[in-house]
Amino acid sequence: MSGLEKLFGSQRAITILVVSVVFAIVFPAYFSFMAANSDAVGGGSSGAKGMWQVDFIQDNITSDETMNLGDEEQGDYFFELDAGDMMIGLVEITVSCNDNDEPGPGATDSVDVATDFSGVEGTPDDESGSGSCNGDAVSFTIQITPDWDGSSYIADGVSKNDIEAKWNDGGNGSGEWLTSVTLNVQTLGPGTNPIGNTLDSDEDVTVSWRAAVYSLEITAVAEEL
Ligand SMILES: [Ca+2]
Repeated sequence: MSGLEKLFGSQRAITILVVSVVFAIVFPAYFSFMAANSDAVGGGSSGAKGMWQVDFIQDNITSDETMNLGDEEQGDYFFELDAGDMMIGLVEITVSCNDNDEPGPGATDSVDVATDFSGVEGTPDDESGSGSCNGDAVSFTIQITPDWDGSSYIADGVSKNDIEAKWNDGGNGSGEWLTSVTLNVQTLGPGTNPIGNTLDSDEDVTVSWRAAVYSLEITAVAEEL
């Protein structure tokens, strides 16, 4: 009888011990390998990865306001945005005016525009600009959901959760959008107005808003066998 046989009693007991030790080492290693691997190929808490058709159900929330402004007069235009359950993709602001009194070289009225988005969730960067009063003078596009333009696409190798996480406004964009416009009347002086003798002293200035809002529609695409 060897020393081990003396310790464990029999050859059979040694065999059982060795097999038990091997299983005790191999099984945890096997399961941890499978667990690590299944995270890479799908499954786990992040959702199954696969091929998806991604569509955006879209709507526009629009508003506009017109004020008559005199020379050097500032108008404050407010837009209260509440998208409800929908996500906010982007917001467009357009300032328009028409110098129909005394337009032309050196006499076309203009606007200076500045925004105050401190009342908007996420506080987008403020915008400013100037333009002439012959239609759309100034326009801004403020992106709320990064990269969103409403285009459908096919996503492959990602989970539904990944797609939902990407197309999310993060609660940003709702609240009070303030656009301030200052009108600059330009006139060449008495007797120079080609339309008549009345020199222009004011204009109607309109601010228009369009909030492009959306909800997600994600459909699994059956992959070809
Ligand atoms: Ca003018």
